[in-house]
Amino acid sequence: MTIRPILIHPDPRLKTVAEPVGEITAELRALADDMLETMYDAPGIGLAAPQIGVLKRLLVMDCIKEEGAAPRPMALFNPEIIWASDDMNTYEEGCLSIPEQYAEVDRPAEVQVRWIDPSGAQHEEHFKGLWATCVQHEIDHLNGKLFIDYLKPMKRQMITRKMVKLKRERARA
Ligand code: K1U
Ligand code: ZN
Repeated sequence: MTIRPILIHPDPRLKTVAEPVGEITAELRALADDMLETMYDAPGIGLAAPQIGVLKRLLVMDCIKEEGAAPRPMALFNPEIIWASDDMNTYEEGCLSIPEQYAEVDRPAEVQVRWIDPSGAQHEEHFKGLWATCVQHEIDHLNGKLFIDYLKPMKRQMITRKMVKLKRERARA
């Protein structure tokens, strides 16, 4: 398994709609493993393939936060939200492609999601709490959308300028 570099906003690949995957091949399973390793290393609770420059509809997540609890690594190919609650939830979100920036985002509190797992089997599950927030944040990545796109233009521009500066500094180092 390999830890892959995570793209930092702004990057055109983070604004692109990712392509559905076809048959789940050994190569795609290896990609999911790399993404889980990259997510745990960051550390993060989710990661979408476009964040490592792969424009495919694949996300990984593990929102288990309790100390000592067993991890629940999940890899979702072609995930689809098939139902969303009217009830909304606000969470202060972060993003591994927008380091050290956080903002409150409102999203449906509960969602029903359908996806294909690494063995090729179809799944459907009801997510709530942090899992619901995270899966929506990651599916947004697959649609070229970032959490800052929910913010007012001034705040979004301020964060984007900080990221341009961060990328310039990292390129010089
Ligand atoms: O997609 C990403 O950029 C990953 C992102 C997912 C996410 C965070 C918060 C709300 C919705 C989605 C992150 O994982 S940011 C890091 C983070 O939240 C975290 C890191 C270590 C421990 C606990 C959380
Ligand atoms: Zn993100």
